[in-house]
Amino acid sequence: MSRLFVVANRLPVTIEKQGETYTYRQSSGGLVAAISAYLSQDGNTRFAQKIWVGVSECSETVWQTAAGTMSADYDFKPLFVSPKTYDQYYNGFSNSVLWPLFHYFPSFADYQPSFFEAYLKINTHFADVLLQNLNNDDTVWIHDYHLLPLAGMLRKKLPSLTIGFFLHIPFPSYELFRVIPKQWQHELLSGLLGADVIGFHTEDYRQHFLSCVQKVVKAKSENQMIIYNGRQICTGTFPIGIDFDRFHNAASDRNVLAKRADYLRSKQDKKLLFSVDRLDYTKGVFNRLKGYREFLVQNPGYRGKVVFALVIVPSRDNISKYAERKKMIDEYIGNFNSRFGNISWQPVIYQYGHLSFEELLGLYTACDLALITPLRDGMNLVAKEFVASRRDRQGVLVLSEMAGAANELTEALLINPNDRKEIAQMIRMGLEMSPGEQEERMTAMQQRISSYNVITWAKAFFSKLDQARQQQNQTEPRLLDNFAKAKLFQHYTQAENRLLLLDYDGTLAPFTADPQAASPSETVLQVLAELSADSKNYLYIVSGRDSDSLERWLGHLPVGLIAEHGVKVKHPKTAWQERGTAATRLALLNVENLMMNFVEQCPGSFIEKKDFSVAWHYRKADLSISELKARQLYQLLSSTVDPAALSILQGHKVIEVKGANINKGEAIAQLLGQYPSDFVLCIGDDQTDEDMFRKLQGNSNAFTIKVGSESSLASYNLLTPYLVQELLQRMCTCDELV
Ligand code: GDG
Repeated sequence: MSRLFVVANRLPVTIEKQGETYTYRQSSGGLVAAISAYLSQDGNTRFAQKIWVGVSECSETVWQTAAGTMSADYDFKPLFVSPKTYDQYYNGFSNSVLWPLFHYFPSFADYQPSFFEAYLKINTHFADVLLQNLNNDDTVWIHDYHLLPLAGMLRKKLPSLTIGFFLHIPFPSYELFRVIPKQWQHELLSGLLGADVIGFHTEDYRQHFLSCVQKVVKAKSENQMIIYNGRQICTGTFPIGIDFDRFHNAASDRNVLAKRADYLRSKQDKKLLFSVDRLDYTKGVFNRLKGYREFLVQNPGYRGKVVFALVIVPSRDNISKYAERKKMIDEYIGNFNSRFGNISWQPVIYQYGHLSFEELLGLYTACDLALITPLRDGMNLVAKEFVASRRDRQGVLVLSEMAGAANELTEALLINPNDRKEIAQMIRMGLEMSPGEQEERMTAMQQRISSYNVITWAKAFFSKLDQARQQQNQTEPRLLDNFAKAKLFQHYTQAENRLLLLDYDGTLAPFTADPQAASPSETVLQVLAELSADSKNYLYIVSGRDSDSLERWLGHLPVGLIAEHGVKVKHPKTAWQERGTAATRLALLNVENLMMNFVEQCPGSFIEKKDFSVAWHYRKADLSISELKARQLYQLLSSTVDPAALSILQGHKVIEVKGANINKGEAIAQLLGQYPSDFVLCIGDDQTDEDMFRKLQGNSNAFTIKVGSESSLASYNLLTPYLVQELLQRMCTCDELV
């Protein structure tokens, strides 16, 4: 049975010193409560072992001491990181770039390169620790914005791992996301796309994500699926729930009842408003206070008859924006109380500090109205907890429509936090609502959040993960697994004459936005040099590229080069030969003119001219326009070009027209005649490589490999160019191993 690794920024434990010994307690917070409830659930036998991976807040030595006192339904895998790097990753990139931006506070973001470097460093550290512990059949569930690139890092090394990702905060619209430096945008999204399922609280957040993916990494999406690097990635909405029974039952707990009685006694016959939040500029504390103030201005009769218990929990006080906010709130409340209050009445009772669970529940159950007014909030669990705790089905929830929870809690009095008159109006309406209407609204909300609770939330996520894996398996390529590799290596070492036919782009070099930037890496050059130095090997690069680029990048190696799908050939250590004619050149000029119109209509697309072919590339263009334009161009070309003279190819975000009967299949047919071989390896990623695979079908000495996961005429698939490189490196050494 597989194991579940829950991965979040922090471990869900707080270590406390008592005298000379250290003990631990479970930390508070929405994420911890939700995941712990799922992991501890009776009868949860899906996984053989559950392990929570996160940064430890104490040193390794202290951890070892406290570890003995820990008991939980899951195990812990702590990470120990340098405090400076952690600070730049957590207070820096996570909470001074992603947090403000994803909550629509772009002017609060601080784009320091060192923050992003630390962010990648800590994510890499997470990946390293996980990879030391993971097996292929384990499941990894990654949480939140601190770990956006992690799934991609894991996928690169363990391609068949099951990975889920859930984002607890909003995903912003592209207009916000695009202000992040471009390379960072790309790394964040391509990292996320390493997951099999990416979950959000609401449909809006999911849609925003899809449009960013489409615009930034140019990946196609259909329904809830994204196709990226040949993989299918599923997206879904899973509004997080709470442990309903825990809050519902706590309302009759003795200690909670005692606290409730205390609060009821001290409020006397006044109406009690309540709110609790972490100190954060997204929570709309000022908007709430201004709305309440407006209420008192408009309804002077309520002065002295209502009191607002405002609790703010300290948070992120190392970040200046948070420290400033604390000062501003203190001042505002001081002013408010002195202007509106008197010796016997203060309109706001303010606590800056943490509440115990009993105090929190005492306040939830004693108040007449909960006033929750975030400017943006992924979900907001406080709203749901308040509703769940009201066994008496009394009390009114005034909730910002900017919180994800507003989608489900539709019977709350919904307000726009920027509209103080509306807040004032809803406070009054709430305080004067009849007990019958309160009960009706509470009952409807309780029914909804009790049936879709935290367990149903987690189960829905895992069921989507199962479904995604099944869908991937149905279209699953035949992966070149260890068994197939062993067969390939054995065949290779026993062969006397070997022909190696390798495509370039997408096979030896990953795709880049600018085709001219896709030069070979040092490792690839090294491996090609080693393979071609072996006297048993004939190595050809079979590419659609122009001969100049191939010559510039690979001309110094003793390898054969085939350019423009076979228009030009250069055998090892000889000069280039050409198969194109002047008539083809002329026909291509007309094609180029047609394509020029499409460049004008589709910004970001461009033409690549080669000696005997012309290509229209649209990988840099906006996908929503370019897909349509590509279809139109293809239709136009199909109806205009003479198939006896030219052929049209549709490749990876490119449409290419070249001389007829020129294709990679014809090109390698000549080589197969020229070099009778007892081992042929042919690797390619593109539609144009299928012509080679077709030529080699039925050849018992041939191993054909498609890069990516799409179905193909090739016998095997390898998912990425990185894995091709690894395979070739191993071929260099497998002669020695025999
Ligand atoms: C993210 C998203 C999303 C708070 N103060 C005290 C206390 N709490 C507990 C509450 C609740 C939790 O902390 C806060 O939940 P939130 O939903 O407000 O959000 P976060 O955990 O900060 O963050 C958010 C959530 O993830 C889940 O996906 O809803 O939008 O920002 O459980 O009860 N608990 C106690 N004393 C306090 O003073 N005992």
